[in-house]
Amino acid sequence: MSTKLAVPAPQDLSQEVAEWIEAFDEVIVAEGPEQGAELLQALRQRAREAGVSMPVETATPYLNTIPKHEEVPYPGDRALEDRNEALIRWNAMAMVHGQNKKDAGIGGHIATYSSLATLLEVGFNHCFHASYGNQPGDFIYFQGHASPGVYARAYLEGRFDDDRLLHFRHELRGKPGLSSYPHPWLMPDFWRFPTVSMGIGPLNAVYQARFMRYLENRKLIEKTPRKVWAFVGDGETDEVDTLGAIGLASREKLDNLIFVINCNLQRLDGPVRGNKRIIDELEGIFRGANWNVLKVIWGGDWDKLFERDHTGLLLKRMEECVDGDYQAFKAKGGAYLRKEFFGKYPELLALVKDMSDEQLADLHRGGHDPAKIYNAYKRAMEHTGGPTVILAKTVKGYGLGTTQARNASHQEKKLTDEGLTAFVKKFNIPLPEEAAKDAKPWRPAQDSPEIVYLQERRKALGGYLPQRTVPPTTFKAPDLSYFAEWTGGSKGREVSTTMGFVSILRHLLKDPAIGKLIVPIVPDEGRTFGLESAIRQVGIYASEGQKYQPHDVDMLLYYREELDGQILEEGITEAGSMASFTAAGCGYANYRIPTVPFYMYYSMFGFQRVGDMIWAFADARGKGFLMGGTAGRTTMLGEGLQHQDGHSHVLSSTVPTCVSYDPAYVYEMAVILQDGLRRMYQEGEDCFYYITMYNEDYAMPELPEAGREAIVEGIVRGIYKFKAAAKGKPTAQLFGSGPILNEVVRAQGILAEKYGVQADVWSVTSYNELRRDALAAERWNRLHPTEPERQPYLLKALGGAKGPIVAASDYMKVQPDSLAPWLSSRLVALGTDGFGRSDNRQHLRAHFEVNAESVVAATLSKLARDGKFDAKKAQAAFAELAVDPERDDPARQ
Ligand SMILES: Cc1ncc(C[n+]2csc(CCOP(=O)(O)OP(=O)(O)O)c2C)c(N)n1
Ligand SMILES: [Mg+2]
Repeated sequence: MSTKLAVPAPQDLSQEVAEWIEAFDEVIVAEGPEQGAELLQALRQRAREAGVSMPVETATPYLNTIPKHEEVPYPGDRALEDRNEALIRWNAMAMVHGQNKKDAGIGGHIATYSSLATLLEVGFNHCFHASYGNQPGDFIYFQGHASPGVYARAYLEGRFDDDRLLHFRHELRGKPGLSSYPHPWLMPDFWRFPTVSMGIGPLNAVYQARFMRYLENRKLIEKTPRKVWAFVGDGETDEVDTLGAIGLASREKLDNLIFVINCNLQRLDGPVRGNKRIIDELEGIFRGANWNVLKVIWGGDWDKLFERDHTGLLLKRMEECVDGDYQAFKAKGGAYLRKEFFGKYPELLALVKDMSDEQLADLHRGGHDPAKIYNAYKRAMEHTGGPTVILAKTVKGYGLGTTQARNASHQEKKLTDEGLTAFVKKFNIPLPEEAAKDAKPWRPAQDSPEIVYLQERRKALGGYLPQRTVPPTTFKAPDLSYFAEWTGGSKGREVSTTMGFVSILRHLLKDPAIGKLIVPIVPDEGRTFGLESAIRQVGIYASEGQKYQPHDVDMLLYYREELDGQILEEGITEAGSMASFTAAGCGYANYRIPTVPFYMYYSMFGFQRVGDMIWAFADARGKGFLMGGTAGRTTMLGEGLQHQDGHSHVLSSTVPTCVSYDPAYVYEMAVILQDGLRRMYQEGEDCFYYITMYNEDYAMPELPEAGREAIVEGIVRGIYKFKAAAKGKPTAQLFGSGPILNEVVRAQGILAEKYGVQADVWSVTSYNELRRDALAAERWNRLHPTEPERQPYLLKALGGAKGPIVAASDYMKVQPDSLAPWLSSRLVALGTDGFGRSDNRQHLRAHFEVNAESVVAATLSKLARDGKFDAKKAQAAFAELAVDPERDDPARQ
């Protein structure tokens, strides 16, 4: 027999709740909302003390953050703005539609911009400033695949003609085209920020806003009300990059930063959160990170329904629905909405009984209501003390008929004839019939009222956007004599190229002309690279100064944080550091100040980890120095598989504007840095440098006086003879890079002393540059068969040097192999293919077969194959050199 547990009957608290609410209302009416908040806070505190636990509230009701009664009237001419927006929508859609009609598969997107149009138009008409004094205005990170809309607006503004529009995604037809997405590399007068790799835009925007403050606090630019606006897709928020730095934005109180998240509830394949509501989720995340969150969910036509709903059922019903439902409501039309949404409660059905299905279908979401958007933008611009995110609910494919809010809408490129006609009708577009039928670009005359209005608005806001201009360069790079201390060698003192670099950096920081422009960046690796003295010298940037007494203040090299500190110590974030590098590396265009960033990091965590950001940096025409520290698979000892980099130079070769170097000695480093400053900042070349630096200490030779010019040219172009054979004619040529050059020099000695083989030693500072030069010469020769052949620099430098080439470096074999096509005999490549290991340099170099002994063995073996050395002797030499011919290939272990 079972006994039922006595469960206390649930108490009806409704009377009590009503009394509490009444009392609370009285406080608000009599004392104001602040007192209301205080009361609640006190109650929460009391509850905590009494042990009453309550769930943390991360989301507020599914309503607009700004209540109707707090809204200000819309400042613009709605009729004219609607007309222009409709025309922009038309031209954006026509551009994609038309291009796919004439060139099937050329692609483009129509659904994204259709959801974003009003959000952008309110900004263009009322918020986006194009200039502040002599500085560029607001920075806008556009959703990349909404670019047709941005082009269409520029067309209406008269910045592009019909022909330009007709060259959307046709960039190779002998006329200026329009790039698929925002690419400053392709449209350098127009786009500033590459954004289409999801997540990169918002991350870069956060660090851009921070860098703006950095420049202001260091008094390099004036403080202005300039904003960084980042338009972000709701699907894009799944990228870790999108949300990864939002904590930094609030910590740094970046009230110059505004995120607008276009919550059309969809991404490419389907709903972003079919079973939940993305807006609630994002609200919680951003509120938790201390952002000012403004939700723009419902348009003005819903306000009327809210006013008439005294039951609270409308909000209740809204909060019962998930995004999958909301998507269906927009995809399936008014009758469906009536049945499935309002139909759940008779009271709600009654609320809309006087509305037609069409009117129901037309009930707007907040992100399509200019007044709601404007109010949110205004609040965001006026907000102080932290960043703002606007969560705007929109419809993907808004107004595109059967394409609207469909899972497949992202991929739609074309409309049917009926779709085109319906589009014209829906947006009331005053379009000549011919243009409508053929989906042709069309704009009214420049003196028509709508265009006059459009121009006036932009004039009032300082000009057109987006727009990228670069001031003429006035930068004067120091010449090589300025670096005499470092080209003079270390006088026997054992140092690393990293130490050499840091002391050059400190010297540059002291320079009265360019010192202030230097921006050192580190992701929590300052000590690894010996930056302590630089920290003492110029301080770490801290937007709040140093509020504490550092424990090491008595020490000479204490941890010094300053409001005008110069070093960006980013903490453990290579992505964040790369974003800072991007902001600083584009300072010459975006702030008209040629800031020179030096980003120092573990070379393993650069191209391998943030490669796509580096690609975007190149697209943005970024300049500066990426300094890959603790480089090399064998020089970086002890750390093993995850830390030892033997491939970043392979990856850096893939970025067209990246000039990479793998110097062995400090004088090479000095020559490269000098040349980099000259090329990028004095000559204005749009490229950037990747330089590996190592932590192995050895005596640094000096840049020889004899033949100095040729050596300097060789360093810059990628190769020069470092040490000729001691006597007689060389029968082999040895290439070395980075610290492995020392192994190669040692091999030269062993070969001569033990085996009577004379060899020259060459320092190869850049396989990538040598290959690019050779490819260019080869291409020219291919295209000019009647002209005398051009010789690649590599062959010019080698000058017919005799004998096989054995090349060794701390990087993969593919590097020297990349020169093979231009060499008369097969080059022998030694390199560090395979996974790293934890051991010391001696063992690592033996393991990867890049030590002096392996170089000797490889040279003898090659000479034997070529019939220039006795094969048996070569085989016997292996034992003397402790090279085991039967051991497993390190590349496969
Ligand atoms: C890193 C990266 N991954 C994938 C893509 C391909 N892609 C382009 S747009 C898109 C969907 C975007 O959805 P959302 O961010 O919600 O933007 P919406 O178009 O809905 O406004 C995807 C997956 C990309 N551009 N970048
Ligand atoms: Mg989306």
